[in-house]
Amino acid sequence: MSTAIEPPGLSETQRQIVELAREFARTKIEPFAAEWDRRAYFAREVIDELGRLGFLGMCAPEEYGGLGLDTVTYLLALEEIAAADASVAVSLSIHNAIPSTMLVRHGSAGQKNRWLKGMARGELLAGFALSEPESGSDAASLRARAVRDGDGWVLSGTKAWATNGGTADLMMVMARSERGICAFIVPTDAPGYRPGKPEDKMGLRASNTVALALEEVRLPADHLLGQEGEGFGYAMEGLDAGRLGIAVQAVGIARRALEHAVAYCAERRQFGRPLRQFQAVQFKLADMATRVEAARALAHAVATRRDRGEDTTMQASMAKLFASEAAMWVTTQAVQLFGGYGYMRDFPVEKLFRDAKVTEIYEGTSEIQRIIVARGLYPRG
Ligand code: COS
Repeated sequence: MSTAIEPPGLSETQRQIVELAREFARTKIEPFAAEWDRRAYFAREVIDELGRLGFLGMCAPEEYGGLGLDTVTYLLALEEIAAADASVAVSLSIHNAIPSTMLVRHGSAGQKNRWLKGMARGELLAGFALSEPESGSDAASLRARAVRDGDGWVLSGTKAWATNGGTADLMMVMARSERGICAFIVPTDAPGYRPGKPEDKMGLRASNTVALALEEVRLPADHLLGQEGEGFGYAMEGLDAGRLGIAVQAVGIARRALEHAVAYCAERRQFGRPLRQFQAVQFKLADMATRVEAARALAHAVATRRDRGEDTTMQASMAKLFASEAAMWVTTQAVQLFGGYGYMRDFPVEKLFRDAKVTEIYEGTSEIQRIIVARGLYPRG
């Protein structure tokens, strides 16, 4: 199934990357996505294969084994993967956007050589642990502790909803020392790192989401990222990049729902004609297509500004807010157009509808995105 509307003006590199991602998604992800969803199966082997193709180091600098791509190209590739299965896309998105960005911006040369290189080459999968059972939207209230131990650190506490937390090789874990919130590189084989069992979720069932118990996890000094007490800002910067990934994940979900709906409305006949000949259906499809296109265009516009070096905190929130609400709306319309079939697990729009919901929740709820946008409108408070 093809993209509803090809984004304009793709460069040759962008076209190649999109083709590679689309072909991979068509042959190695989409045929299995419904089964992974039913079994809540995390396909690490597929992530590893994507890693070997460079998809775990899309924006990481070439000197550290990455592809050094611009943000728009990264988003184009991610949309293709998300259209096939948003569960696979979120693993890539978290890895590429949050721990990778944090390491690129704040890692020492030693940390980049030791961790970022393996991540960018696809040898190491990374995740991010910020939220806690009592610290979600109010991320700065996190309570996990980081206590100095000689030269090193001891981490204790509980993290919630950590994507990749039970399957990653390393996690970027946020914990509080006496000087404030810090970011730590935590190898998942460190003694005391205990992932819970995978959460039983409404959607994105094939992604790995776990609670983490940190039971006196001892880390050498060089596992602290950047400066002690500065970690909250690093995490927020990571989320600026992450939210663009979630925006195009939502675009991918919505686009696929639109494509299914367009095909179905051409085939399905009621009252003696195909559904597509009813104006009420045409209007619905037109609105769905318009929102998909607008959501993608906004995400790409923000990515272009990001690549120019502009501060895009507010705009990344706009892109995520708009795209996630578009995805929820578009998938709801798709289920409605499919009617009784739309409510059945045998048809693909039901999964897309479930997968869309979390894009309005994670990496900051729609309400948090609105707060960030509104704050951006009054930058002096
Ligand atoms: N980039 C860099 N620094 C940032 C930043 C950003 N995007 N956003 C905030 N900061 C810095 C601020 O500059 C401030 O620094 P100083 O203390 O040096 O002044 C500090 O971080 C605190 O910022 P702020 O006062 O805005 O923090 P708040 O507690 O008011 O809340 C929100 C910030 C609500 C935006 C934040 O908690 C948030 O994004 N919550 C949602 C969490 C989330 O997305 N969770 C998903 C987890 S991953 S599934």
